Amino acid sequence: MTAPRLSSSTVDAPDRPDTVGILHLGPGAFHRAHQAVFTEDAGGDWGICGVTQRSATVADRLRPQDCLFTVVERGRDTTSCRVVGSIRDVLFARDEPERLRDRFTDPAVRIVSLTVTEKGYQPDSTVIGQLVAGLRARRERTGAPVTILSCDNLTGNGRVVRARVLDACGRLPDGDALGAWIEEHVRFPSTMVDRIVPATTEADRAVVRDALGVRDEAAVVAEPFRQWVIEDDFAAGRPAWETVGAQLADDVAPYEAMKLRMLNGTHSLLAYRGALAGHETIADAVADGGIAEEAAALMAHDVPPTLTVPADVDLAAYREQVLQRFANLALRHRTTQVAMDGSQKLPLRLLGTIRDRLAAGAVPVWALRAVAAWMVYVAVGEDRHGRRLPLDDPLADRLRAAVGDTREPADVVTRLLAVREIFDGELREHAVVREVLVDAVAELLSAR
Ligand code: CS2
Repeated sequence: MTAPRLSSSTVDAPDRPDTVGILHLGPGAFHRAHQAVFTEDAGGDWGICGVTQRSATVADRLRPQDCLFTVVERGRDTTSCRVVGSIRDVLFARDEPERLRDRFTDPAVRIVSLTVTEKGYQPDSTVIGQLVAGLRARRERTGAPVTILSCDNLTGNGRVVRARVLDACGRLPDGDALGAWIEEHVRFPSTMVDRIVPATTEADRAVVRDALGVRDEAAVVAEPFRQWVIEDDFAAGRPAWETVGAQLADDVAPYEAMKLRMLNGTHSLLAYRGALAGHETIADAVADGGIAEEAAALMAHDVPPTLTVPADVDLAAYREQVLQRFANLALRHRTTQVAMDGSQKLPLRLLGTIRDRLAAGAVPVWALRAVAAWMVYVAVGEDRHGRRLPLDDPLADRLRAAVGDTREPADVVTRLLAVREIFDGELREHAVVREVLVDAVAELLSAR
């Protein structure tokens, strides 16, 4: 017998806010397992309206469920299910522009938050266009203050989105007036977000069916750990997230740099080295002694000297905790999922560490070896067993064209270093960078 669909009539739904106070662009798995949970726990009248961008899939999955969904929390030895009710509405931007504008201009909506991945912050992206159009309509209709809250893995994410929005405004006929209004009535705090959220599988949906007796097409899976560091700079209030585990900070930058370089940089190393070695999951890659050593060395030698460690952080303990989180076999986080969008992720996660170490006169061997693994992943596109590895990247065609079919280490390095969207002149011309990359690429190619 088919289990009934999750909805407010098939489960005991948690208490739900009546009013939508947050408009969220990109209600994907990460948002549902992170901000939506913190917001439910914080309580108050802060319902969320999710706006899907590229497809209606998430909206079509949430709507029949009264926007309820389950978080399957997979710890090393424990699995638990929790139904979350903080999302009260969802819309597909392309098909419902009027509803999007109504939400964006509604004075009750006091926060517009984002999880749109690194590529969503490109100057001419759809998201930046939506923010500018939304702010313009809001100024015209109500002039009510609002906060734009970026929840993506970018250094200075608040500053980046503010600059993109103001730049785009500058190109509008009424740009000066709109820009001035934004300066006065809109805040752009930065945040550091952290929770490992793999793609949901049928096995995860089966766990929900067994535990709750319902079918949940919008279930998400996550590790027990979650962290959120927020710059407390809001234009019109916010949920009391700090009462349920979030941290408020005047300066989020040190936390962002630590997380992006220690956790995400190492995640990318494990993804490319692991995938090439035939490991399906990050935990499998961490269980591979040689790869685990490189991950630990990156976090012990290359990254720490580049960080201003937040006063309340013990970096050695943080490093150990990150490795423990990666080793969680129950999560089944695929190496190829983390390997996605390398052209967007490498500059944020690894190239900053490399530049800073070179500037200090040191050779960031481990960070460079991680870049070399990405180069071989792009160039060969197969693991050591001959299985295809997907190149899911906005620059995929560009990268394939750049590298062609050479397997000559020096050629692979030269051709990929020439991709200017990723590597600047300093790295391209640097003799030590070239030498370490060519050696590492040669080693990886010969290990196949
Ligand atoms: C991962 C991140 O897919 C990836 O690129 O490195 O999604 C990572 O799991 C999160 O940033 C953890 O907070």
